[in-house]
Amino acid sequence: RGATLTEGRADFPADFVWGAATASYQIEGAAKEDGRGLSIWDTFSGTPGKVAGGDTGDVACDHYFRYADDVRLMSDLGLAAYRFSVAWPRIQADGTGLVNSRGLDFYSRLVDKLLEAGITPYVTLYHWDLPQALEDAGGWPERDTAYRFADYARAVHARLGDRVQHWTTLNEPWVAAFLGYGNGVHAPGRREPAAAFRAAHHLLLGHGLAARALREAGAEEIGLALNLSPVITPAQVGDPAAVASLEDAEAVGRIDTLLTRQFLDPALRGEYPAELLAMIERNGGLAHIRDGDLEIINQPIEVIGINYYNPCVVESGPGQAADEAWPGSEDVRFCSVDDVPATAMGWPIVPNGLSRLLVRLADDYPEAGLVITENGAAFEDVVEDGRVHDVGRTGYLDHHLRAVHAAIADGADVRGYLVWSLLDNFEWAYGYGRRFGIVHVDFDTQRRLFKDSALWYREVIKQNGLRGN
Ligand code: PNW
Repeated sequence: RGATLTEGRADFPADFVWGAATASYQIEGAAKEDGRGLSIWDTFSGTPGKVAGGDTGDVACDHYFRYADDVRLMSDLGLAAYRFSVAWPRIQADGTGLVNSRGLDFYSRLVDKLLEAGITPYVTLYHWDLPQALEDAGGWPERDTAYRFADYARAVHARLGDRVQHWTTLNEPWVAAFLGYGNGVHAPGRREPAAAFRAAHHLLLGHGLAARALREAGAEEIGLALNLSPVITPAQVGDPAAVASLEDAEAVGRIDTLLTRQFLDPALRGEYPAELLAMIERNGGLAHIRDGDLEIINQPIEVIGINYYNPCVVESGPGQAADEAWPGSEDVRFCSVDDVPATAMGWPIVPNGLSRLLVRLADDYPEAGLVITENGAAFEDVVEDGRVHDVGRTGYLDHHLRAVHAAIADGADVRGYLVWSLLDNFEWAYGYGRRFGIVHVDFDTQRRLFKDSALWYREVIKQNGLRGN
């Protein structure tokens, strides 16, 4: 599709979309403004011991008040697209009933500013800020939450749908379900494996109901964004062609079922893998999965949104269960990867993992196109004379874009790339201690500064690809 590589140059297809991504709770601040209700992340970050340094999203990047300046930054960078999420409790303080027009006004102003700057908005409806009142009623393990989500999706579309064509229902339902309700590292901090499986199913049901509602309302492009990783053995980190033993292949299969197939099989094919059903059976049972649910979940969608950071490296560990975030994964050991460099998150840098993932998705799920909805890295940035020489981040992005390019050349239908993240922001359980931005944020003064990676990315966008070395 017009992806060419000449002497180290990597030219992307002419219609390739370049952009950046953020999420509401991570950047907006203004936690009490204009009738916003509480979300589970307000409660969680306000609970001592849950977030590093006691950090909260109360102020974050103050984006709610600085959005116009931030759109100017995007415009300076030449972004063609900007992915942001809508905070549900700004739209319905308690997650149900009357719609708060002041909350919608904010996103409407943001969309207008983006369009004035020639930047296409990509709207994510759920990036983890569930209204606390819905959690008090049981949260995602409760079926009703899925129906409340569809109502909310309808309300957002009713206000923005005249100007927004690109919709993502959920961001990373695996993280929301298994870190939120499984190991409790994310809000609401529950540690109940059975509840995590129920949450995952109801998130998918919410996706299906919302996708159907958006479609009926005229949405052109609907997607689902997942945290996806190729699941590989330690030997495959350095040698993608290495053959796994039978035991290791089984461990790989179990984790891939939980991470990938649990979401893509029902969303794109209308079925759960038999192996997954057996895992759920052993963790609370299947009673919450009702007749007709899979038909609802299986709505036609145009895009799989891929959030890629690193591969999942596992091997067979007889007698071991991976961890509470992976209920059902008996006999699996997660391996640390020591022979490749890592980011400040400790996540190993394996660019070929992204090519492997994209080609696999193109083969296994040809029903939908692919957009990289997140890719990026945290590093310990230093500001020196008004510059941030973040060579680690620039290298990470460069190598991963080459991996995307290779996958396109192999036939994968990858339509765009949205770097995570536009701004340094509230990195969930790590607070402000991990910086993913290509734009540096001074959290005392709220001053923004382009890191070297941002200047590099501006050039990539201008060139529609990478220069030779
Ligand atoms: C994603 N994991 O989070 C999110 O979509 C972003 O909001 C976040 O800032 C970014 O990646 C960087 O962390 C993840 O433990 C958090 O597997 C944790 C995991 C995966 C993704």
